Amino acid sequence: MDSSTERAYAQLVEALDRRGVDMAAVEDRLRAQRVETPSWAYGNSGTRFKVFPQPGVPRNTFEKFEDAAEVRRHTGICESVAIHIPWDKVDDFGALRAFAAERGLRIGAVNPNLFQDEHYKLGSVTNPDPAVRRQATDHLLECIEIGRALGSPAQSLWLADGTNYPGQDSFAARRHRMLACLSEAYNAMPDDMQLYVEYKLYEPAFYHTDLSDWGAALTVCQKLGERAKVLVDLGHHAQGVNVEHIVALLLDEGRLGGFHFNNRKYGDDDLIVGAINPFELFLIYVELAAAESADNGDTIAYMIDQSHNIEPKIEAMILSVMNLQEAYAKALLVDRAALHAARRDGDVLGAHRLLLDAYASDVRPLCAKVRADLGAAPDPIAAFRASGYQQEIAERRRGGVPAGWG
Ligand code: RM4
Ligand code: MN
Ligand code: MN
Repeated sequence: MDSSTERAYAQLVEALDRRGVDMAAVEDRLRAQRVETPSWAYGNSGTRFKVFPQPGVPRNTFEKFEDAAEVRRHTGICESVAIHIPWDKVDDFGALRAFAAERGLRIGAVNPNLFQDEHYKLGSVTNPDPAVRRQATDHLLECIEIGRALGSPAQSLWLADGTNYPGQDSFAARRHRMLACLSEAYNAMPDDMQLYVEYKLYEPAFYHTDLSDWGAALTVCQKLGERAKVLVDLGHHAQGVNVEHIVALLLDEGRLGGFHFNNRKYGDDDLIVGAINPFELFLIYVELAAAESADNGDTIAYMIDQSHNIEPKIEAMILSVMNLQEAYAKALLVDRAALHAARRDGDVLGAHRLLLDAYASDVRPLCAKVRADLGAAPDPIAAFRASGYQQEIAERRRGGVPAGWG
């Protein structure tokens, strides 16, 4: 750490000590924080209007892992990388696993893709045609085998299934078809594999989606079994929905599988997490930190799901991870005993101000210290910019087709 960061850290420690914060415990928990980055965020992405190419974009999965390793190196907490099949299908999964391990990485969740095949026009596992459902289920089974070969801990399932017009199909019949297909897949998973079930309010279907909200996802999980859990993507709700409440509820049910962190202003925007609504992110971490203390939150998968359309992708990912570190650090500073007392005494604004106190703390020197402890960069953006990596890949990765959603 440079001397001004060290001074800022010493001042923060002094102030927090006065507030009775157990700094050693806070730092332990920050050092244990982990975030999974998605392979697809390193590749090309755009809107339906235009994909703006960027220099140095990976042309294959191996190059995506090179970029993920760079994020890991500077932040210290991103060892696992989620993959999407078939986008990340390679000839030799053993080689991919070894390539990852050489860079301090491992394979995270495997994301099946049930939305880019011609047959899926009317749905995948909900499709009225049993042959299409068979094809969809076979893809799920294939992804489980890929996960097994790669040592992946989880399947992460998002369905694009839904209808566009009232009357198009029966809600209940589609649900029954989905349950039959998902049970077959669930039962094929090894005992130590989890299934994350992601919900989304709309898009690409516009009238209804088969898994539109946490309730739809949770009831499916309850039917499948204990290792099926709900995945909360922050961009998948209607405007104004209280996401931290959903998080608390799923934690309480023991069914919070994980997150797809990102941020949104309007739709499923996949912007940098914490960029638009950092207070919401903090409030989510307040719930998570409380559950962790109750020994209830240790198996949650903290994953990012973003698309960096105009911003430089690796730097965007580093900034996302820093935002997650800061949100968690702030949540760890909430004076829980005082909060408990204020709640008990009906001190509405006292309780509220305790959250504001934590939220207003400048935790950047604390996060810098924790990253330094982990052998990463106190200032990861500056370290990345100074490393010359972006220029190096722009030079080296000339020619070929940039990886994208194809
Ligand atoms: C969806 C959803 C999924 C992601 C796809 C690409 O909106 O968030 O998690 O895999 O996009
Ligand atoms: Mn998602
Ligand atoms: Mn999404």
